[in-house]
Amino acid sequence: MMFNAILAVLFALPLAFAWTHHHVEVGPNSQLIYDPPYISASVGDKVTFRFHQKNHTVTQTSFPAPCTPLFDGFNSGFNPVAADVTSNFPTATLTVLVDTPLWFSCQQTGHCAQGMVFAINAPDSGNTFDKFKASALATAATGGSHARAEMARRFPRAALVPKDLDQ
Ligand SMILES: *[C@@H]1O[C@H](CO)[C@@H](O)[C@H](O)[C@H]1NC(C)=O
Ligand SMILES: [Cu+2]
Repeated sequence: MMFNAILAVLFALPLAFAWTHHHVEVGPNSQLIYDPPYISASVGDKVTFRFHQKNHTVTQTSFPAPCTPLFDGFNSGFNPVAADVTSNFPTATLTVLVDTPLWFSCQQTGHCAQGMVFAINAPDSGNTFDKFKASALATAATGGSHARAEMARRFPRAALVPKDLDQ
């Protein structure tokens, strides 16, 4: 009895301090999603992203600008996976260093504007995941940073027209 109780304590102790390894699928079944779309994580936890077919990124952004990479933020870079590849998908792992909300999206052209966004520790009220996603989707209508960059590439002069003159 006593021995069992001590063993139980010994096995439980390391668990209390262990970090959690989260797993997120990127673009499963050719969908422009992260699965799950958001997670709760503690400082020290690791999050491994697994990239499926197409060519996605996991890039840290910010709540006000869901599709714009954060300077010096986490960025997996592009992970192209051919359509006929069905195993050994590439992965990228981040360690959670803060307990404040972290926001991410895919930088492939058009993906963020189609709602390919992800969050860690999004609040339940205020700046919620749903609002973050809605604002990512809204960049499709207004021309998000990515759409604007693409415009600049195709139509250099058009993109230089200041917004207030752009009627
Ligand atoms: C992945 O996407 C990026 C950005 O659109 C592009 O530059 C790169 O060539 C793509 N890679 C492949 C293998 O398609
Ligand atoms: Cu993508």
